[in-house]
Amino acid sequence: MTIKIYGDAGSGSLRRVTAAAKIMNIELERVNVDLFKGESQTDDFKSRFNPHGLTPVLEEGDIILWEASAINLYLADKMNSPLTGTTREERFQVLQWMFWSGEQWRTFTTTIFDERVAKTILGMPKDEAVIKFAEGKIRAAAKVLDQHLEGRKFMVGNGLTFADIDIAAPFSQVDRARFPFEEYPNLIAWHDNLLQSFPAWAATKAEVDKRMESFLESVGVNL
Ligand SMILES: N[C@@H](CCC(=O)N[C@@H](CS)C(=O)NCC(=O)O)C(=O)O
Repeated sequence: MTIKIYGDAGSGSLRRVTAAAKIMNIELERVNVDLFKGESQTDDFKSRFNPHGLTPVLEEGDIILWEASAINLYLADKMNSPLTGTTREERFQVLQWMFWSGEQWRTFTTTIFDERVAKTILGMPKDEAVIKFAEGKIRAAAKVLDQHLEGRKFMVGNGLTFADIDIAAPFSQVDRARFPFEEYPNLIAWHDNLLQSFPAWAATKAEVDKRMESFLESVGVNL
C-alpha cells in the first residue's frame, strides 16, 4: 500500500521522516504542503490530517499518523529496523532520548527559530528575553549532550538510531536560527560524522536549505 507523507521540504520535522525512510529503504509518496502559505492550517487539513495543523503527517490506507517520531517508529516497525536500537536496553535508551529531545531540546530550538526566522518573515519584532531564556536551556542541554558524546559516534550503541535523528534535527535550521551549537565540539563532531556517514542525512539537509533559501530570497528576507 502506498505510504503518503505530507509536509514542506523546508521542514526539519519532515526531514526526520524522509531521512529515516531513505535509510530504511522505504518508499514514500511525498505530498507537498506549503507551510509558508498556511496550507496545514486550513479547516480541511486539520479535520482530515492533524487537528494541530502541523506536519509531517503519514497516511497509509485508513491510518493517519502525526508526530515525526511516532511516524518513524511506525515505519521502523514494518522493517524491524535497527534504528530503534538493537537490544532491549538500547531500545529503551533510544526512547529515552527521543522523548527527551521533544521536550527539552527541540522545544527551545523551535522557540529560537520562531523568534529569529518566523518572526522576521512575518515582520514581527523579536523578543530578546525569550531568545536569552531559550538559549540558556539549549546551552544546558547541549552541555550534557557534549559530555555524553565524548568518545562516541552515536547517541546509543554503535550505530545510527532515532536518538541521533531526533537530536540532530535542529541542525536543519542552525545556519538560519543560529543556535549556539558551535560552543560544543563533541556535538559538532558527532553531527559532522552523521552528515559524512549517512548520505540520506546530507541529501535531506540540502533539500531543507534549498527550500528555505529560495523562499527567503523570494520574499526578500535577509536573516
Ligand atoms: N512535534 C512535531 C512538530 C511538528 C512541527 O512543528 N511541524 C512544523 C514544521 S517543522 C509545521 O508543520 N508547522 C506548520 C505551522 O505551524 O503552521 C513533530 O515532531 O512532528
